Amino acid sequence: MFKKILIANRGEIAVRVIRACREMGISPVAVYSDVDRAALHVRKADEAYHIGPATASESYLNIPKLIEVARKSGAEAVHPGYGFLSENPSFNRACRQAGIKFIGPTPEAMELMGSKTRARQTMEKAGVPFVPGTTKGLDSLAHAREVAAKIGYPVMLKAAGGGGGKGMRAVRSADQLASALEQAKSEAMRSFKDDEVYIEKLIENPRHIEVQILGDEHGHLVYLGERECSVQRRHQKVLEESPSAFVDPDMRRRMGETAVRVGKAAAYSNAGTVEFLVDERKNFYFLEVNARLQVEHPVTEFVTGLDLVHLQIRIAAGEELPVRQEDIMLRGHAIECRIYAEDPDNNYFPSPGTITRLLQPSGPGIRRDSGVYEGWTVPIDYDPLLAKVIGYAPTRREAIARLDRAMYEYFAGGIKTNISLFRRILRDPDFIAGKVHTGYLDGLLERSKNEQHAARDGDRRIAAVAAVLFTQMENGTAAAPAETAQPAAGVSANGAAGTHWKRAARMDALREH
Ligand code: MV4
Repeated sequence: MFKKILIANRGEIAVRVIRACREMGISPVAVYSDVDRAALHVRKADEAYHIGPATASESYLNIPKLIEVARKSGAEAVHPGYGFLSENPSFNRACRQAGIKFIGPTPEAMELMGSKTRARQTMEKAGVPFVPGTTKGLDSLAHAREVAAKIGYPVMLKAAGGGGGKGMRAVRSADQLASALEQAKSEAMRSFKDDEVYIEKLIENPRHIEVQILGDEHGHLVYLGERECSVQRRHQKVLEESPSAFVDPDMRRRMGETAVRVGKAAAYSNAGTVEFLVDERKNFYFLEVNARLQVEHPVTEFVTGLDLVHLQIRIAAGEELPVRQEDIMLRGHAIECRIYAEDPDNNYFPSPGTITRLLQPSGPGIRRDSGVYEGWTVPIDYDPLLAKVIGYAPTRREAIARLDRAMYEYFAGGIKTNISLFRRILRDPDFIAGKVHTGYLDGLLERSKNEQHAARDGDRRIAAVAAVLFTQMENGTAAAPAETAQPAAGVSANGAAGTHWKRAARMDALREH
């Protein structure tokens, strides 16, 4: 087993991996950039090395620097976390060449999953269902027209080189195809320096459901249930849960077995996630593989009772999986909220700054994976994820209640956060009923915006009428109270009695509007 592991990451995931190292008697080595010198993960490590300026390309993405620190510190392995170099085959290879174990899949498996079209070709061979369409890039507009006509509109154009919705265009009729193809290609070229675009049948309002797989280096591969990740905003996950309220036991088994087939087809080892699009009729289609540990791994840890980071490290050290598929039972329900330093009143833009006050939730069934502390200055340079709060309980309804309670315990002063968003989601009837899909959150935010506008317009109307009435009362030309209002007791119908009573009657009338 390793004696020392370098965590080539920062924030909450670095803290999370450091905790697993400590529990396993492994010494954790941290790295930090200029703005992270006082970061929580640095404080919790045994040793920490400066790797460069805040800009990620000069620090957390600096492969030679990270290899140098691994060598200098004597770390035998590197945990990449997620983001940064976690899915970078060159970093994976550089570790291998330096004799340092990369805690994750092989570079070959990583590369196979990196290209969407290569992954789809692999899936086709493995008999894995994916959305009807092309597995290779489109040669021309004529080719696009031919394929679109065959699969039928609406169709989705997608960039082969990347995910996250970049270069993606929905095309609802043939006359839109030419311009959409042009836009998709140019955006793909801008985003991925590769203008290869392919085409699929469009799935309306799909759910994003992913399956956790775990493989050792001896050919054993299991699935650990699924995660519902449909609550997203602009392709950024906001809330995830396991199990999915939409998946029944038979579907879970079929999705899991499909995910294992995907893993086997790629000779996958360590932790990975197979993403699916799921339509309203419970058909699921392969989307992509994430060759890394994911942000939302805690919800799987809760319902399976397994520690995924422990298992990642043990697999990288050459151990066999300690569980077989028949040993894996799902129990209870877990929901994760991603707490971001974002301003809900400013389009959820990042809201960095110093945390002047921090009250974080705890108590029964609440796990908090945090990368911050009171007094810490959230830098602008990285993803503004502050912490994840995970609620666990025997049932989904109890997990929601726990998390709702926890969101009312959470307070961060000095910065804006998206905590208010979770208070809304966790109390939303559609969410409580499990009626979510990838457009759910946009719909909720749109409804909330309209409600806020209506409330504001209502307030404006009342203010305008009150202003007019006040002016009239001031110069004595005010009309009798509106016919719908009953004059307050003691005031005759024509309002002749004291003005005070008249005003009171009018204000009542106003409030009733
Ligand atoms: C789709 C789709 C509908 N039909 N493909 C978005 C990013 C990339 N991961 C795949 N995505 C989608 N592909 C077809 N054929 C809808 C989406 C999609 C989506 C998928 C997963 C999670 C969030 C999403 C948000 C918008 C659109």
